[in-house]
Amino acid sequence: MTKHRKISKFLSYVLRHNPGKIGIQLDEAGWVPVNELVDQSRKHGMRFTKEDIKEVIRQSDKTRFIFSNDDRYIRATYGHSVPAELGYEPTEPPQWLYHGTAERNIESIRQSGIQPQNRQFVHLSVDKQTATQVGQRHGKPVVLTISAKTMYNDGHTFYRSDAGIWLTKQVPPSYISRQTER
Ligand code: HQG
Repeated sequence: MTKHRKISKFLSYVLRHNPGKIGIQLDEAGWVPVNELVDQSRKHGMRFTKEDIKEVIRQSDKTRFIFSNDDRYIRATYGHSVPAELGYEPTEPPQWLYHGTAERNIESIRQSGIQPQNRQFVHLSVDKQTATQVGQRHGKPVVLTISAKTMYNDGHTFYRSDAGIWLTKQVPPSYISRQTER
């Protein structure tokens, strides 16, 4: 694994799931001072600089992390299991969004819809190709099509993250179809 990929995985873990692992706390919106993150990471065996983090962001096709305007704070843009009020505005989604999952989850999703599982939100992609990649992380990928606009019109709330990934609390079965050719 490249150095920057390793840093990216480490930051995802700490900033989304377990800040306590390196003795830091996220504020209520998920932010942490960059200096503190770098110092505490070093004390726990992960050595990198602020510039390394910028390189991680530049190299990735996903904006997983973002700096505050004054450059002093950083947070994950999505994916949290720990509480974080990200402050994204409720936004009208496109007509269709996509969710990549593994074949073995399909029966359960058919019964209970797409649930956030360990995370705060269900994560949805704007294109099928990205959804396929997301699904591949779990097994044989299946892409589900979500009638996002209809869901929205029915009163469900959607947020567009700073990474362009869409977030919603859960997707009931009636808005999900497996037929992906539209
Ligand atoms: C599945 C990555 C059974 C769900 C990705 C998924 C994404 C159910 C798994 C982001 C279910 C949860 C999030 C149900 C949902 N029964 N299985 N009722 N409801 N599931 O990793 O969406 O690269 O928490 O389909 O690209 O895969 O890390 O969510 O398979 O954007 O930056 O339960 O994380 O981004 O898995 O991934 P996850 P996800 P990064």
